[in-house]
Amino acid sequence: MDDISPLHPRAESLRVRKKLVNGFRLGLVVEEGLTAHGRGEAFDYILGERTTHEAKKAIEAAAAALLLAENPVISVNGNTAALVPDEIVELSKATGAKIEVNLFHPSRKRERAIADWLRRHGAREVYGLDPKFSTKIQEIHSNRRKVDRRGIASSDVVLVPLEDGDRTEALKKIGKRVIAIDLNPMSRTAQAADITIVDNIVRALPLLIKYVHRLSKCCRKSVKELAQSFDNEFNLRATLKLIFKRLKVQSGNHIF
Ligand code: PTJ
Repeated sequence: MDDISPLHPRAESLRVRKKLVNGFRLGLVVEEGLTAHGRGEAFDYILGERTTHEAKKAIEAAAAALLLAENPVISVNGNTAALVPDEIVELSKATGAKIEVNLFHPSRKRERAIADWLRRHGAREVYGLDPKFSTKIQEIHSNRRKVDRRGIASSDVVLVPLEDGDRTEALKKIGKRVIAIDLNPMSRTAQAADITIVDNIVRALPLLIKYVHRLSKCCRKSVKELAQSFDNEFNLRATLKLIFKRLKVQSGNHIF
C-alpha cells in the first residue's frame, strides 16, 4: 500500500507508520522499534490522538528548560530519527541543543546511518559517533551507557524521546535534568523524568519548537518561573485521570 488516501479515516496514523517502515528499510529503525511504535499507538488511541492540555503544559515547561540550559542535548534513537528528522534539526537550531545519537540496540552501522540521515536533513554536527570522545555512564546498565564527552556526559538538560527502561533514573542520579517524550504515562521513564511530555512525538516536536520561539521573546525571569512551577507528578496524575475518564465514558460509565 503506497498511496494513502487523505479520505481514509486513519490516514495520519498510516502516514506515520509508513515513515517508520521507511526508516526500517533505510536501516535507521531496529525491528523492536516497530513494536515499540505499536505500544505508543495504543496509548495515543486511548488519549484521543490529540495533544492534551497536560501535554501542552509539559511542552511549555520543556521549552523553558531547554532555553535555560547551558549544555542541552537531544538524544536521538532510530524511531525518533525516522519520524521527526527535520524537527530534531530545527529544535537543535532554535535552542542550541546538541544532537547525539544514542541507541539501545547497539550497531555502528545504524549509528552512522542515523547521523548521515540527520545531516541530510540539515544537522551541522551529530555527536555520539567518534570513539575519541566516547565515555561511559556506569549507572546505566544498557548500551545507552556509551555517551559523548562533549554531549550527554557534560550536559545539564537532556531530551530523551521514546526511551526505554532505566536510563532516565540513572541520568537523574548523576544530576541531569531529563525531559521525556513518552505516550505511556506509566512507564519508568515517564515517572522518573523531570518533565514528561505524554504525546506523540510527531505532534509534540512541532509544538515544542513553536513554544521555544515564543518563549525566546520573553524575559528570563518568566521563563524561569515557568520551568520551576511545573509539577511532573501532578501533570502525570492528571493525564492518567484523563485516560480513566475516557475509558469510563467509552464503557458507558460501567467500569466500576
Ligand atoms: O533505536 P534504538 O536501538 O535506541 O531503540 C529504540 C526503541 C524505541 C526500540 C527502544 O528505545 C525501546 O525498546 O523502547 P521501549 O522500551 O519500547 O519504549 C518506547 C516508549 O516510547 C514506549 O513507552 C512507547 O509507548 C513510547 N512511544 C512509542 N512510539 C511513540 C512513543 N511515544 C511518543 N511518540 C511515539 N510516536
